Amino acid sequence: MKLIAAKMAEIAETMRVERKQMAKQHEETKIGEITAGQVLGGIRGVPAMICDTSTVNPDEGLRIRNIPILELTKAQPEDIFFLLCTGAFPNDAERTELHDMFTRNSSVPYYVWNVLEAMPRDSHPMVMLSTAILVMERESNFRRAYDSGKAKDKMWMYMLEDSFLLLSRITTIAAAIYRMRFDKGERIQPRTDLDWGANFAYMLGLPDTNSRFTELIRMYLVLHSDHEGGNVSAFTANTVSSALSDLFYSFSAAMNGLAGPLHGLANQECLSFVLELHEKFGGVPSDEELTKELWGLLNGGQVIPGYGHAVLRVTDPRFTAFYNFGKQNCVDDKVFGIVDKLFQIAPKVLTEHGKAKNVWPNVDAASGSLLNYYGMTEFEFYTVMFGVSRAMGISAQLVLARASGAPITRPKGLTTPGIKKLLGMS
Ligand code: HAX
Repeated sequence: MKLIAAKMAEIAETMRVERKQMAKQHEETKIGEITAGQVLGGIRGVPAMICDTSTVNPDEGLRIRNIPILELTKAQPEDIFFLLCTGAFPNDAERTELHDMFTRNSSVPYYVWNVLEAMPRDSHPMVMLSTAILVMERESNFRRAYDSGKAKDKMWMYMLEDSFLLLSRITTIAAAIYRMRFDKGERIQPRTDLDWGANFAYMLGLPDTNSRFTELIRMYLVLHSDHEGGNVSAFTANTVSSALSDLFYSFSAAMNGLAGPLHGLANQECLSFVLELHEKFGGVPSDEELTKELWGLLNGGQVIPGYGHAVLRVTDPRFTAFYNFGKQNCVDDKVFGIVDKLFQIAPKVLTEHGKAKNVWPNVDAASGSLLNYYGMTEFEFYTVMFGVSRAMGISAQLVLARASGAPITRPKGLTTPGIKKLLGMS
């Protein structure tokens, strides 16, 4: 970890000094106002934390370190992790070191398998992932360093060590969960000669004669790697870690948030919706049939899965990346055909309906159909795929939080009588 740690040490020093100075000089400087609507609406849009890894603008979507995500679709996930942490791409020597850090701990200790094997057979794959990560907490370098009294300004280094431990194992664990949970046969042992994405695709054990599945997995990992700090899973991880809980506690908690239907579980629901349409119409419905079907959903008080977003007001560029991949590789597939048809029809219907602030597709509208095309038909597993990818962004965010000396998170809670009084209602 020598080269990466050296680069991070410079960054950490600058971040720590800057943060301290800003906090001291601008303790009372106002940078915004909060409305009652925001307090009552899930702290929506309140600028309340520092997140340097990525930004999400309503009219453009995700940028990683200020680079639009559509310019990164061919990047290696390992390079993206380096970019998230440092703001730069690795040079050749750093890339070699990264490969070593992503593979050196990819064998998972027996006790993790024992715990997973003892779980009920119908456990949700996300419960298995979160549990497997939590039981590895005993190996945390961060916790050991804290217990032995290491200086606070060096703690980022142990968070980075834990990040590599997590990243090198999470693909092995996720692939094993897939194989155990869906009766795919024995676990497939990790290889050290493959890159992170290729190794993950290999351990999942799905057929991949032309390497397109591997290509998809690499892109999937990159597209889902990060989405700013305020989403439920990243915010949870930041909050847990702000108490100086280590990465295993923090990331396991993040996965419990990601498992929610309004967050990471949505991708499973999107494919399920597309498959229902496939079943009902015996293939791709006509424009008229689909329009009628969507109005039926809306009139019944339901949402169109895969459309709308809490922040975005344009087509999610991550959808565009998956959609382009599908257009190149899956045109013969009826399920992808329905995704394509929905893209033509759903925005018109939602515009006419007039309720959704964003009528355009989000990332979940297309990702599942591509995994399904390559044989990963078990959509209960899709949130695990999301979680594996997000391990990069969340780890990077927590390394940077420790590097900058971020304090414990402690927003103020209001009582209902308290807010009523502030609003002049009592
Ligand atoms: N279909 C029908 N109605 C929709 C809609 C959709 N796809 N998207 C929003 N609306 C409705 C909302 O339900 C809301 O109605 P009410 O006023 O009756 O409550 C109204 O339009 C305004 O909502 P909004 O401000 O545009 O959207 P929110 O920020 O409240 O919600 C959601 C964002 C993503 C949860 C929402 O668009 C939705 O439910 N979409 C469908 C499910 C989905 O695709 N989820 C994946 C999200 C991607 C993600 O972040 N994954 O992690």
